[in-house]
Amino acid sequence: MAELLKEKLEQKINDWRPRTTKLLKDYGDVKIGEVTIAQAIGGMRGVKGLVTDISYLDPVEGIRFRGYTIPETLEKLPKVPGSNMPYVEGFFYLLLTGDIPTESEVEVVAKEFNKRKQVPNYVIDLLRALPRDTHPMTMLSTAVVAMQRESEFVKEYHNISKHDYWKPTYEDALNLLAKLPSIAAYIYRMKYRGDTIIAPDPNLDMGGNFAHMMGVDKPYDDVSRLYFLLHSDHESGNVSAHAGHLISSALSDIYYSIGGMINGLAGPLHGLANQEVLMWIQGVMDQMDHKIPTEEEMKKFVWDTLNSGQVVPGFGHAVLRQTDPRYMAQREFSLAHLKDDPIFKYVDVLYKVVPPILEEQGKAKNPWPNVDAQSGVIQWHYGVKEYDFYTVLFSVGRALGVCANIIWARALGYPIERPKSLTTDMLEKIVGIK
Ligand code: CMX
Repeated sequence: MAELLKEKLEQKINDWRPRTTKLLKDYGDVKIGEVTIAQAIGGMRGVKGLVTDISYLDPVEGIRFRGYTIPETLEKLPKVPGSNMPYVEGFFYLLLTGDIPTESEVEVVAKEFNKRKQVPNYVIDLLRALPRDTHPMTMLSTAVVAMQRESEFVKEYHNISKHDYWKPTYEDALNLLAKLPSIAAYIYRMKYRGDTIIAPDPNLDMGGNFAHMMGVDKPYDDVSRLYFLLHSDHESGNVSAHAGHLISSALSDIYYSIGGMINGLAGPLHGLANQEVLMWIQGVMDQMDHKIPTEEEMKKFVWDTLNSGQVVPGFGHAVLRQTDPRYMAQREFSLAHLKDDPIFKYVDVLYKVVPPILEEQGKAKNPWPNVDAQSGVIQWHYGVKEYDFYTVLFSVGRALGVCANIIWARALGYPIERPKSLTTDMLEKIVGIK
């Protein structure tokens, strides 16, 4: 019974492999795009060089997980009893298999996660040995890489065929995913709550348990479930997902790969933007003496930021060209639960004033808000005000998608990544200016 997810996955993998093999063998030479100099210099925007079936990001519609939009995903997945939100474990089942699980299938997976969630003592010792003012993302990354000695993949690598690499990778993924919420909550309570640690409750699902270990009352359990789900996957070309995929392509195990994923997410242009948004808003609040700014007043703050050469955090996106549906899902939650919160009112004014300003400035290709513009305010509302911590929450969610991608990449035998570089001289020769 416990192996149900793995068995189902094995069946899916066996059915899928001939599709990849046929594409490679019979159609390997077919062109799917071309690369310009602007793309080579400009961060490979729009270069079609990755394959993933876990999620697809349409520039206008936004993300679909295994073909389902965010509202469809929230509606179709089995809900935690007494809650409006799905099990994170059931969502992982969907990411991994492409199927909506039944309630009993979710229960089995939730039990499987529960069984694996004990964090080794040496990880706790390591976290405690770090200076307390270490950034929580550094703590998380350190903890994850330290657990590399647990890797089943490393233990089995020399004894199994390539065909089966995905199996110990699956074990590593589940072992790590089950522990991440406990590690995150431990970091939080140790660093920001006077070192008062709350033990996990074996009867709770992943989201419920996380809220419990954080010491935050309902509906923070639903906030956590929503948060982990929304942040899980955004195709495989974004920095965190791609970092995880790239590292794993060298057959580095899940711990090394997710460590790299976390380090990529820690950049202010990526996951750290959610803490930047709160920092930015706090700065405006201080200058406004905590009064809610009018749209005119807010416009001035936004222009001041742009004129000082800074980006407005939480707006813009490398792929999206519309308001991020992950932003909208959180906005709907905020309108239902915290619409009178003063910080939400700031976010609401920003929602109205920033896009026309970015359009007027004419630089950003997408003036609309992204996932990070709205996520911090919800955390703040429920008392998680230490915004350094917000990207840790993003990491716990993102690991679900990256792990699913890595398992499938191993199953389909995706090789080590090695794009080709050119020199500036070569580019100049190609265009005839040298
Ligand atoms: N504020 C000000 N300027 C912005 C901007 C913003 N929010 N978004 C884009 N621009 C600028 C870029 O800095 C760039 O300027 P230069 O030409 O001077 O270098 C120009 O507009 C063109 O950029 P782009 O092609 O529209 O955007 P990119 O694909 O290069 O970058 C992103 C995308 C997200 C890094 C960028 O929009 C940004 O910095 N946003 C603010 C930070 C943020 O919210 N990041 C979180 C994104 C979601 C996530 O990954 O977690």
